[in-house]
Amino acid sequence: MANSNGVAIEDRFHFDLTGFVILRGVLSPSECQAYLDVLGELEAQEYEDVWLEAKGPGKPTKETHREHQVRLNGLPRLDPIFDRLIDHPRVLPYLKEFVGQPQLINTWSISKFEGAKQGGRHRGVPTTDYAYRNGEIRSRMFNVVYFLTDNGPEDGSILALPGSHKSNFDLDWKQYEGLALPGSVTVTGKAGDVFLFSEAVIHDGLPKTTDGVRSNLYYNYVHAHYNVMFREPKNCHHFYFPPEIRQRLTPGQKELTEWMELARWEY
Ligand SMILES: O=C(O)CCC(=O)C(=O)O
Repeated sequence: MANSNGVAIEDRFHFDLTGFVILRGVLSPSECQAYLDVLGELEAQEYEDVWLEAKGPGKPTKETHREHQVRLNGLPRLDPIFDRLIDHPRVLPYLKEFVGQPQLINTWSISKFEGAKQGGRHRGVPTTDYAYRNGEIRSRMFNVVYFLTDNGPEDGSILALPGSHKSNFDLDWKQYEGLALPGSVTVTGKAGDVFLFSEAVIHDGLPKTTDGVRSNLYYNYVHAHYNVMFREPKNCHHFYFPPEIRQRLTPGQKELTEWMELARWEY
């Protein structure tokens, strides 16, 4: 049974219990291929990042410092194909239900190849940024991960700790390799599936031991009361879309990026 936002009670139960849900078959094989084709072209390019001269230090558009891995930051700045995932109709009800007043803060892609190592366990916000009050779930930061390729157990998939969005004590995460951290699970899925999680959940990227590429897109949202430009000053360039990009967005996408009308980011 779905509520007024169109989210089933089972999904609310599962999200509150674990900190995440997986939606199956959100993107079709041809949609995944279209994103992969564009991503392949973008990953092959180099970026001048002239903004770094005025605003640096900051994160470059293309990050290759991790072996066998390429990350691109600020996707809609790079190609308009990425606009439509800002408010995907299968995901939007969950943004409203689990964030409240969602605003897009960050977008990136990660492509991993054989030999990519484990990343590093982290959470984007503390457990105090997840709440259930008066019948409402509120996640101050929420990540939407689109799988463009299969994410199998050895494909460098995401590791998550179910329930860690409300865990009461921490361990020394660095001491534990891969799934050795008690309670860890590998989040597996097929190309086209979407993993939605509270950024209070402890997570990581596992090593990739298979051949081929694993590519995911990440759309990260915060509640409107969160100070977006204060979060990571070195990353503001990738968070913020200038008016020439926002003017091509649909009304729904403009609503989810409304904070950008109030921010200053000239250089
Ligand atoms: O997909 C991965 O490799 C891990 C991604 C991740 O943990 C992150 O981007 O915060």
